[in-house]
Amino acid sequence: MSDTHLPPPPIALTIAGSEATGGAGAQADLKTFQARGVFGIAALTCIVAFDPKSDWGHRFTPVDPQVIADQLEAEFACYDLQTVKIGMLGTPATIDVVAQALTEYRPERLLLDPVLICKGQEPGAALDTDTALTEKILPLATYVTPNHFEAMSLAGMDAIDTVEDLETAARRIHEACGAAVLAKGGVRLAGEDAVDVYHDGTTTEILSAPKIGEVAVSGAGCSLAAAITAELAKGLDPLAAARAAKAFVTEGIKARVASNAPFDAVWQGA
Ligand code: PXL
Repeated sequence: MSDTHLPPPPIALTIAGSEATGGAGAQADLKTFQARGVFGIAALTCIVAFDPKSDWGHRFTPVDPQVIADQLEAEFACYDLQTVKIGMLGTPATIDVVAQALTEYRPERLLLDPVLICKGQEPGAALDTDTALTEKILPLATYVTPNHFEAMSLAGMDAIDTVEDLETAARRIHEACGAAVLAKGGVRLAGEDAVDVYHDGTTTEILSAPKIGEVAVSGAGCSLAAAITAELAKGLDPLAAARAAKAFVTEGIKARVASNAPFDAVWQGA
């Protein structure tokens, strides 16, 4: 057996839901971590199974809060985890247990990809979840990556139609929580480019790449946020991490995997 004495890889944790078909969620995060040279671990918060008999609606099963606490206890006991990504949490009870663990373990870098709506949920429950996420997790985050809809919600805006609107949203969200913000326009703003806005209180940068079609691809948001997380774990600064992640996801979208669901999936191995 060879003994090459390679340096140990950086480690990153994702606290996220399973999306069974492998497009989004923890599966996308772990594949992205691996593709970026980071040892990935995951605490599962819920299981999402699309329903092909019912318009691909989201069937959503939360993981018992104690089981989430157990996963986090094991993970933080095994490793000195300083880089954590948060994806779909799904219920106020899940948010409570995750907020408690993060307050106890205090990772240095905490990226929140705020998943505010899951189609399988009751609107009332979703509203409770959004409020709990904003009150209990957002203040702990050092980096936030809202998509178009989530940016409107977190910034309290009725519409985001232009790059200037997206900049306003990024600035407002930063002012509310102090985190670096990458507000993702993706394919939702008119124009030929997929535009995202980075803002950290000092620097504002518009990240732009030609749109690849007009239809959103499953896992693009998760993979972008996971790639930023991986680059932070490797020591990049927040803006450099955003730039590297955008290039990575653009390649993954070009090489997307066709699915019978309405969305194709990002290929992280491109
Ligand atoms: O893309 C958002 C997302 C995140 N996490 C899980 C999901 C989805 C969307 O389907 O199922 C688990």
